[in-house]
Amino acid sequence: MAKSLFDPNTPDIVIKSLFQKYDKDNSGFLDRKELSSLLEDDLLEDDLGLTWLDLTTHQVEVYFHLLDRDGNAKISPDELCAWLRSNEQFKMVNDKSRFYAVCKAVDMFKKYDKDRSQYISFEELKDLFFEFGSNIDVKSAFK
Ligand SMILES: [Ca+2]
Ligand SMILES: [Ca+2]
Repeated sequence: MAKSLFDPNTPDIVIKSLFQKYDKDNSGFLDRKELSSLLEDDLLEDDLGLTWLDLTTHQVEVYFHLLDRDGNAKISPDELCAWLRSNEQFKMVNDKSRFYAVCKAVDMFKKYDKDRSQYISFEELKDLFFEFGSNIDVKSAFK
């Protein structure tokens, strides 16, 4: 089994070559499709404890939002790097209740940002969920 990529000591060169491998159009950024093949081929089973069958389009969307810290709808090499080295994100993906909360945050954002003005800051919403974590009763919030 390959060594986990979620490691603060993963060398830059490893992350960069991973990035380049999936930047199929050489745009210098990963789009949703490119990110989803990265998750599928290199991360899923070993690192995220999921199989490809478990990864829905919806979940790809969640990961995409998590990685895209500046919200410009594409993943830069720095953003990939920050995600792989962040213990916080590593914990999050291994904790199903927190993962669920983030899924709900994405839903909630889409639900309320109807005109797509991005008026509700996704970061603010995410922070809210992270702050309360699994203490939030998500189910009753969405009744
Ligand atoms: Ca690309
Ligand atoms: Ca970005």
